[in-house]
Amino acid sequence: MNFMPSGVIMHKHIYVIGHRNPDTDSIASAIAYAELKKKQGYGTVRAAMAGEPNPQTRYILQRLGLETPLFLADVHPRVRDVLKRQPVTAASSMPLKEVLELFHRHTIRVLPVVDSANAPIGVVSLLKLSEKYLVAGTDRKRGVDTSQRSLAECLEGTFLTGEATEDVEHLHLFIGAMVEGSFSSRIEGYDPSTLLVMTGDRPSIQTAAIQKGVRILVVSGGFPVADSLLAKARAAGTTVISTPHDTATAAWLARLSTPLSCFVDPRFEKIGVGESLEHLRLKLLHSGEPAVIAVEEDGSIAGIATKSSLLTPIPYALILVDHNELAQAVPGAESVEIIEVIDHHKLGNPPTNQPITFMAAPVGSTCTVVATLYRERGIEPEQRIAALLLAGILSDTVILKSPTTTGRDREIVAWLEDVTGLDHATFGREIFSSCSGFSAYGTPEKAVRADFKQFNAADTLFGVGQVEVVGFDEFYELKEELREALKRIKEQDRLALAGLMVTDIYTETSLFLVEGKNELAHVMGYTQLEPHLYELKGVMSRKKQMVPHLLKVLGAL
Ligand SMILES: [Mn+2]
Repeated sequence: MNFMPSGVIMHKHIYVIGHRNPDTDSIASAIAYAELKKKQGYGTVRAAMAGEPNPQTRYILQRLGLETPLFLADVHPRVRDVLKRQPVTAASSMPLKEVLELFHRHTIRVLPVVDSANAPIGVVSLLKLSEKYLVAGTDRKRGVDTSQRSLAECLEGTFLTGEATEDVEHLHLFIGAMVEGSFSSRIEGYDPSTLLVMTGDRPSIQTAAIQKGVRILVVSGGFPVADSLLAKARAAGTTVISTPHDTATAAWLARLSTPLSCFVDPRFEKIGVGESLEHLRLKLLHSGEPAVIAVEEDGSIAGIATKSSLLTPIPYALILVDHNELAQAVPGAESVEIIEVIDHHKLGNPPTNQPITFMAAPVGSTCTVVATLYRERGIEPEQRIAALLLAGILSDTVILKSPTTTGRDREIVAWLEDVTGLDHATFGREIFSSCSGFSAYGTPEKAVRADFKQFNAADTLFGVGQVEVVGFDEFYELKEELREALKRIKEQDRLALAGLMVTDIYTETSLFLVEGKNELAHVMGYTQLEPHLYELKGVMSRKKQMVPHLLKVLGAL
C-alpha cells in the first residue's frame, strides 16, 4: 500500500513531528512512524520533536538505546530553503568587457559585486548599466574611465614604457589618424595628463603625442616604436602600450576596459539566509528592487532572492502525530505542507488543499494507532521500536489504568509484548518509577508547570497540572512548596483557581492540591484531607475525570 502521494513530495524532506511540550506518546509515535515510513521505502522521512523531551521520555529513549529526534523549534520557511546557491558574482576590478560577457552567458539582469572575502559590496543592474553607458553626453564621447592595468589587459597589450597601475583615471580618447598639425590642434586645450592617444604606424603623431606629454599612447597593429621615442616617452612620463588590435578595435576595447567599480551601486537590499520568507516578501514588496542579496551568517554572499524565490516549493513537509490542531503544532506549521495526520484527539484541524492521509481513532494513545499500522501492513517493528511503541501506550494510558484505555490498546499491548518479550506491567512500573515524582523536574514550580493546562468554566479561568507518582511520600514532603508554586502560578496566569493532580499509579488515587476558590470545599464532593487538599479515589485522568468534574462544580458555584 502506498500511503504517500507520489511525485514532487518524494524528494522533499519529511518530518514526523508531535505537539509542543511533547510527552512520551508524542515522541514515541513520531520515531516509530518515521521508522515505518523508512521500511516502506521513504528514505527522506525523519522523526522530529517540537520541544525538549520530558524526563520520562528521556529515560525511555536512553533505556532503549534510541536517539533523540531532531529538535525543530520552528519550521517557518527560511530564505535558505528556496535560495539558488552559487550565484554569479564579479569583483569590482573586473572590466566592463568581462562583465557584459557574464550578463550574456548567464542570462542575468542583476550582478552582485563582491569583495575579496566574497561579501557583497554592491550591485550592477544591466538596465542601469546600459542607461549609463549608451546614453551619450558631451563628455561621454571621449571620456574613458579606466586604469592602466585594465586598459592593457583589454587591449592584450604590452607596456613599452610605464606600468600597470590600478588607479582609475578619467581620460580623453583621441585617435591620431590625421596629419600631425591637425592632430596637435585637436588636442589643444586638454590637460595632457588626461590624454589617451591611439595611433598606428605614424611616427609623426607618436612624436607629437610624446612631446606634448600625453598620459598614454597606444600603438595599434603591433607596430614597433623607435627606441629613441621610447626614451623620450620615459622622460616625459608617457606610458606607451603596444596592442595587436587595429585602432578601431582598440578604441572600442578601451571603452570596455572601465572597471566595474565605476558602475557599482552601493545601495542594495540584503537579507540573511536564516530570515523568514515572509521577511523576504516584505523586502521585495517595499524596496521596489527586483532582487535582494542573501548573505550567509559570516556575511559572504549566498545567492540572489527574487520574486520567483517566493514561488519556489518549500523543500520539506510535515506529518503530524499525536495532535491535529495547528495551535498545538510546532510554530510555522501553518506555512508548511502537512501530508499526513496520525492522532487520537478531538479534531480541530484546518482545511487542506490536497487530499491527505488522516488517521484518528478514539484510542488511548497515538502509539496504538501507529502499532496498528505496522500490524495491518504485516511489517514487524524492530524490537526496540516495538518497545518504544509499548512505552508510548503505557505512558499515555498510565499502564492501561486510565479510563481512556480501550480494547484496542489492550490488544496492541498484547501484540507488542509478544514482539518484545516484555511484560507490560513490569515495563510500565519501570517507566513510571524511574522518572515519576518531583525530583526529575528540578523545582516544585517546574513540576507544576511541566504538564499544566488551562480551562474555562463559564467565566472562571482555571488551570490544572498533573504529576504521576509512585506513593505520596515525596508529595507530602514538598506540599508547602508546591502550594507556594500554585499561588505564584495563579497570580501570574490570572487564574481563579490553580490546582495540581498528584496521581499515584498504583493505588489509582489522585490527591488534588488547590489554591483559590475556597468555597470549592462545599461542592467538591470528595474527601477534604486538610484545607487545600482533596483525595480523589479512582481518579486518574485529567481530561476524562478531573476537568469535567471541575467544570461541573465550578459552574455550580
Ligand atoms: Mn497521546
